[in-house]
Amino acid sequence: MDARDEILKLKEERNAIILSHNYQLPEVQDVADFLGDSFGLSKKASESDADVIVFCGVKFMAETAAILAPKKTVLMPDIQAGCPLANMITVEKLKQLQAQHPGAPTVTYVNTNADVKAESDYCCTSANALKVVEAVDADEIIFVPDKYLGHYIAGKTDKKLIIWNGYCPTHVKITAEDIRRQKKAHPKAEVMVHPECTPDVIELSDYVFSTGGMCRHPKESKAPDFIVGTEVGILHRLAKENPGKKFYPASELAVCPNMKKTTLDKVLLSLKEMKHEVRVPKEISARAKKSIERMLELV
Ligand code: CIZ
Repeated sequence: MDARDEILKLKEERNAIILSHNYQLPEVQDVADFLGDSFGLSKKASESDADVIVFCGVKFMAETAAILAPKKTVLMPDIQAGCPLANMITVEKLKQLQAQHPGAPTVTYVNTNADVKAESDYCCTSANALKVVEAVDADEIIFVPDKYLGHYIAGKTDKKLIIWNGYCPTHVKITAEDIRRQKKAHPKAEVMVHPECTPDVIELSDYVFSTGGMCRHPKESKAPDFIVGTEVGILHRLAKENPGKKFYPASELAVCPNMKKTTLDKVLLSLKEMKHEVRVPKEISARAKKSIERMLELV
């Protein structure tokens, strides 16, 4: 039996589901029950009847699933798969920032560790960040941790954002020069980029989308080709779901090493040995969940 068949068999035995982020390796995506962004997958985890969730993504994503589905066992095939952007803001640093801006509520991107979410007033995703910022009842808002998402939102609202200096090391690898080169090579292509990209890249794009938006748009667009400015893993899903359309990475260098830590063999081992369980301490989980619930009340 090959790894894939063994995974499918064990999945049944354990009453497990496999969730894969859009940036995972193709073979991991292909074995998943659901593909999506971190928040969408966490919602799937909470709605499912499964006892076990194998979360193929990075740590903050599995934590979000554990927060929303506290009665289920959430496993990460590679527990070392972290997120450098999430690690750029800590509780201590956030508290210092909040002390400098008393009265300003904190809106925190989903790409943060659970303890940081617990100290935040509202969570947001890249898809709903603008809506959340607009709906929060304040003119001055602390926005952490991604400065490029923050600047993108700041350009679309009259509110004053106090933006943390974090960034995604993978998205900043995509340069304006890459976009110009790819546009020249594929003149009919529409350019979709993620809001974690730098402003000069965003400036050259046709659309700024979360990964969910990037997966929806090509199905609705008449364009035959797309230049995709995000982590390259998403190209597998895009090509699979849109036969006949072509997808080009804005940069081949946009590879998240953490997303690629999860392999099929590790997914198998995870199900076999029920490891590595991700748990969020109850008190942190309850407060982090509040920031997520407040987000859902606003959007
Ligand atoms: O929240 C996510 O899953 C990330 C990292 C990006 C997105 O836009 O979906």
